[in-house]
Amino acid sequence: MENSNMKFQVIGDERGSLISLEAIKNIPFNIKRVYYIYNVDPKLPRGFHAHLELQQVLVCVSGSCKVILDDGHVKSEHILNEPDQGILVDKMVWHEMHNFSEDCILMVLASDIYKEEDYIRNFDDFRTSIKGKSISNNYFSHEKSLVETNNIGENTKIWAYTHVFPGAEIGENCNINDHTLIENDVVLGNNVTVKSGVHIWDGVRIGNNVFIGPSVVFTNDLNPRSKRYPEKFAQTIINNYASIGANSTIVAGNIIGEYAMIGAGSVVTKDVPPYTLWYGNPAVFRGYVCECGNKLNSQYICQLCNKNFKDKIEFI
Ligand code: T46
Repeated sequence: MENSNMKFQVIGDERGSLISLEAIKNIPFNIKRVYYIYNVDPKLPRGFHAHLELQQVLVCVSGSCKVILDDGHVKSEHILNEPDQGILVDKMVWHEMHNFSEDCILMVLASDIYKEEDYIRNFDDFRTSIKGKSISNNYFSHEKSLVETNNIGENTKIWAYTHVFPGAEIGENCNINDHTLIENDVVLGNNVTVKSGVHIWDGVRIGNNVFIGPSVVFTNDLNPRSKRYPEKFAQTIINNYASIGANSTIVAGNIIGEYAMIGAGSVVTKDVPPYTLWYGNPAVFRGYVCECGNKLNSQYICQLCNKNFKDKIEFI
């Protein structure tokens, strides 16, 4: 899933604040419909569907709610509680809205008129259509690899002595190097690089364009005992464009945010917010990083790209 968080420019003066949402300018499609949801019982979630073609931007113009997105590879949670904040819900993204505050007014900008035939309201149908898209025979697996899944996208390469279990899902254009193990309940997005000697166990979800350095280990059981298996393994989520340095360990149940950077040899024991740099054992927050990977300066500017991230990062 590409970065779905949006931040809008606020035009403010002593009279108050104004935000302008304009097709193609700060909304990435032509807006054909606007609707809003309000007076929602906080106990009753909404959504639970994906759209075949529709693109939408959700903005909480008052109050708050939680939005869960799932593109079939990566699941992410977003709190909407500021009117200058939006969430882009692309086509074929399963979405749910939870925890509506009583004063919540959720405004939705949509790329098309209402069409019931554009909805996929059953999660299994959604999963099936996502899977159907990624299966391909056009991938490479080295003769000395053991690949048991059929669910591998176009142009992916799997190198020698790597074992991929039957339930694993791997996207397009990935490069999985030697001596790597990928268990059953594992999902990798597109354009993922996995260097040699990586262990990816049940419960790990890896987004698009993620870099996983050599000898990285994911765990999935916080209280391991031999021959005792938890009912369900903890889920660890690595969001799009994150990078994990060589020889790091990601402890089960944590979420690594988009574009986050984990330094070599780290032990990650906490959630890591987007665009942040963490390293050490245990890994701690060390600063903010650019999309190119360079550390931002104290003004939140990348001195290589000249991009300013002040409006993009969550301050810690
Ligand atoms: C979405 C999330 C974010 C219409 O007749 N016209 C409309 O434009 C819309 C949006 C809905 N409807 C009807 C369809 C249902 O009979 O209103 C009823 C309630 O819709 P639904 O149960 O789909 O509402 P939510 O809150 O679960 O989902 C809505 C949108 O429908 C959906 O597209 O992405 O908000």
